Amino acid sequence: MQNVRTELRDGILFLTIDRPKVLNALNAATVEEIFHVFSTAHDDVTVKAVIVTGAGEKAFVAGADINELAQKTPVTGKETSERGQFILAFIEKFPKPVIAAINGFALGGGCELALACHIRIASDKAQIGLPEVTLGIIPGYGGTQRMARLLGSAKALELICTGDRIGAAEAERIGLVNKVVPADQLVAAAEEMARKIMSRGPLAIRAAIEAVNRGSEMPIREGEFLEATLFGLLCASEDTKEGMKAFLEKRPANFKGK
Ligand code: CO8
Repeated sequence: MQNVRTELRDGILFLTIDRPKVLNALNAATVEEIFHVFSTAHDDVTVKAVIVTGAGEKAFVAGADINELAQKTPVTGKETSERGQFILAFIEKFPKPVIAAINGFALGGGCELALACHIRIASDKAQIGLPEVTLGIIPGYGGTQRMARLLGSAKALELICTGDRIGAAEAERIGLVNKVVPADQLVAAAEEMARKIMSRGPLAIRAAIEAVNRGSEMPIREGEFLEATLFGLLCASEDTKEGMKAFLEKRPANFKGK
């Protein structure tokens, strides 16, 4: 892989988008490498969580690579959009926690990548936005859909139609990121969040991700049905028995993912 770096440290897979000369812009090769990393990690039992970040001090990802976008025809534009949507949906449905550590510009496709992650932690230097309309296009990696579901259509339309970038504090205020930390504490904060989640029952985390993601696509009564079904399934797991037993015995639980 030439455009991303990976490092597995005590169960956390660090995925760094690494094209600093173009502020980590996503060309097609990079998008495929990101997919390769997630598909390999999906069934790798040594990977318990993923943290996604950008190389260098300046950018998380400054969007899709505009050099490639400028060549798109109606057919290849649609195909590229659909491929990106598929890959980001794969990340969104990933059964282990995925945290975006937003270390700088997260624009266009970079913002959309962060939106597909389960949790977003931003450095106080981060700037986030969907500037596609300034190029005469719209977001094409699920941004119109995820932004509207996360923030409501009015705020999403404001950000998408102005193309404005917002700073980390404003992003936290409107709920676009979970937390803002000083730049030099970003990776530690993302790791701390990942480790906390990893200490919980992994089957419960998987079910929670599925219930929230799939549930948000359903009417509430069907979402509740899904929740109850997943709840019932968890009751058959060794982890659930261990979690309750550990509480009653006043000791930390030792979850095994079974
Ligand atoms: N693509 C390609 N190159 C880029 C990109 C990008 N998205 N962003 C920055 N670069 C390059 C610059 O061209 C520059 O290259 P060079 O040194 O050769 O001139 C280098 O990175 C450094 O950038 P700047 O000199 O511009 O750095 P500044 O600090 O002055 O500005 C900004 C930083 C504000 C981030 C600025 O670079 C910028 O506005 N970048 C473009 C941001 C943008 O518009 N992103 C959205 C792209 S569209 C998109 O993401 C669509 C997603 C859906 C696709 C669907 C598929 C069909």
